[in-house]
Amino acid sequence: MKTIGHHGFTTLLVIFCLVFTGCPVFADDTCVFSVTADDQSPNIILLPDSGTEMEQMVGRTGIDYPPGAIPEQDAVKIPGSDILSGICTFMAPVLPAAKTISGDKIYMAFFKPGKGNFWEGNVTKYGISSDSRIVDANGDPATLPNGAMRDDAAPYWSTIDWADVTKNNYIHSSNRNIYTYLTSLIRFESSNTNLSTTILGNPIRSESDIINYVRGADVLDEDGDSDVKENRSIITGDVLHSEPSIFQYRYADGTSKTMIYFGANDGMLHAVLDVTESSGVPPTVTSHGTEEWAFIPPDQLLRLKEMIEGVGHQSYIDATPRIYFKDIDKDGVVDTGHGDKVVLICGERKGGSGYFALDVTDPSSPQYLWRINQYDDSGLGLAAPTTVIAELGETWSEPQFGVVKTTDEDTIGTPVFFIGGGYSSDNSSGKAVIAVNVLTGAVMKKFTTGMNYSFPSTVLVIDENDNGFVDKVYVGDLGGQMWRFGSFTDSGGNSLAFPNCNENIDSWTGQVFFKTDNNNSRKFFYPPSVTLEKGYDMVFMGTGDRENACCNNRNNACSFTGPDIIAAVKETHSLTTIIGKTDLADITDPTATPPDLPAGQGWYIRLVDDSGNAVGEKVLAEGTVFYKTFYITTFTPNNDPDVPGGDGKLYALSYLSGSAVLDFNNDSNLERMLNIGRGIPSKPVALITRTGTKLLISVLGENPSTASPSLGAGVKNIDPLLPSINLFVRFWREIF
Ligand SMILES: [Ca+2]
Ligand SMILES: [Ca+2]
Ligand SMILES: [Ca+2]
Ligand SMILES: [Ca+2]
Repeated sequence: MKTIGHHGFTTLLVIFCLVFTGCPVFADDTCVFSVTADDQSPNIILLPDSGTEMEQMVGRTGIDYPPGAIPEQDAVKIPGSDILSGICTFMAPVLPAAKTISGDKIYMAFFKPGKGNFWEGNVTKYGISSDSRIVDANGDPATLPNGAMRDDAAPYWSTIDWADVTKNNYIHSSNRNIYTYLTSLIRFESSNTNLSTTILGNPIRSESDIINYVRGADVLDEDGDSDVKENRSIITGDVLHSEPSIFQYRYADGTSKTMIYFGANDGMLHAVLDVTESSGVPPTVTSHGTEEWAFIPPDQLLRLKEMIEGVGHQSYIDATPRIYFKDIDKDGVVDTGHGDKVVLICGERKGGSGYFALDVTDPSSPQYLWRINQYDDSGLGLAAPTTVIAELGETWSEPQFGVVKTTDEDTIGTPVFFIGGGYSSDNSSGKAVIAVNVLTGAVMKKFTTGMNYSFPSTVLVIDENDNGFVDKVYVGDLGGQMWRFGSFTDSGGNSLAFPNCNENIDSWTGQVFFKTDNNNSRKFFYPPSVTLEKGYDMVFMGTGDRENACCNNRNNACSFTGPDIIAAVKETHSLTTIIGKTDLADITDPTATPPDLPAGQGWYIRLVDDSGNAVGEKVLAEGTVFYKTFYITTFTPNNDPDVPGGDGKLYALSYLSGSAVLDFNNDSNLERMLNIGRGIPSKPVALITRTGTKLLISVLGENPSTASPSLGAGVKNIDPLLPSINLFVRFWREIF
């Protein structure tokens, strides 16, 4: 053990970054932990090769960590003694669509790295005050001035309480409604003989041990009281990269039921009953926060055992579920008699190469619809995937819904979801953009021509003329290329004037319209934002390697290929021009000549430090355009490889010039950028209320003070630019 860092904080909380360079489980994530430095300075301790220490850290579940399994160069940096106590978040807060949900509420997803394979997760609900602050169930402030959550904040409900017998939303592990699918939907419980040892991947332990552990039972007797049937202290697995989805079921009798769906690294998609509303005026609103049910997609059954028997933390349903509401009469009411349907679709990110769909029209009774996988994994009693898409990589790309035409005369259309092909570290898979039929899981259209790089990114679906049919799709790849999918000629081959598009998806092709550099060294992991201008789209984007978030360009753990960029590119549907960085105005220097739009092609900013050096600053979330301003967050890892950590920044850029628009520090000068906290910030989310507009960003707090004694995870609240004249900018995120 070696002490390599020493810091002078004595009374405050100090943030560190835990970096598992090279360890495959952690290669993608910078975890940032808050550490209580109550009586001594925390130290950074290297644990390079001690099997005993590794067992303590990794092997809580009782499975010995194989000696030597972590090579020396993968040294794990551990700050202080209370090393794994911090609560983290990567996910943006989720705000319900104001038009459908009564009351101002906010939902957040957290994770807490643990000592074993199983990490704690928590999805929780707070309120929004009339002045757009986050408040708890008692109306008291839930966050500190620096954004960190207050320890004493009382949420409406938390899923961590499912394990706690003293809480209203407690559930015993034996009573949980957990389902999976073999050849029909079945209950995932040890009495079910269909869940054979082969289906469960021939675990070392018994089938019932694996099943009961996954259900939340204290199978390994972690508290040493000889009771293996009680709940473990934590039964919700970490919610690392899954953004909870909200759906309010409004019924014809005036009642409603709101559900929250999220994936977790406990093997399941979870369905939470949030609130029920009676039909009276005013309605009686009852808060629940209970687990209605959970679903384990069949491709995960073989690997659930890794939760106990595997080496290190595992990914399972580490992706965002999305909801498609087929509302026949478009009245916003779920009328099953009309044939209305609510369909949930979810991928797995690093947990696999599949998507699954459930019919959740009845939120109490999910029905299996279909699944897609990269290969046929049937056999052993498991039904074949509905669709095999061999091009799929790890399914990082969130489904984006749209209705497409399949003939020129089509007036009804087909509901599809678009996905990028997925993540692959060596671009061996994921080289596709695919439209899939929502209801059947069949491939509607697959684009692969000319693709040499993977597409882990979620796509941006655009209906430019707002007629309900998708016009085109934008998405970037891992070679720094921004693509457009669509057709800009009519069925007779005549060019269509911008912004007109041929909505028949069978006429579509994919084209690169912007390349960040000739070496294909930049990577797009997140979708662009788009505004419609007179005669062109302005496409806003940022690059950054989500799989090497801690790369600071100063060590050998990652290759230095020049700075990442934020760019805004003029897109005119030209089939002959590929725009390059040299076509754009380099406005990295704030005094540089701004781009001359519409004559010019746009602008870009190199993410470099004040000396012009690339120090690993990168875009790790999607941006948003709001009132003529492009907002996007970045993460800059600490430059000292011995003291991991990093800075989160928010850029606010005038959308056509890239210039500064806000005076963040109130010194009467405008700045482009604000330091908002430590760790990887989420995307900005706009909170629009009657009294004002805020941008909310999940990040770890910074600038400790008496008023903000915590540096924990929370939500930063930013005042965006709000011009006195309402200059309306049209922007898209989704068409549903
Ligand atoms: Ca026990
Ligand atoms: Ca309806
Ligand atoms: Ca359209
Ligand atoms: Ca200023």
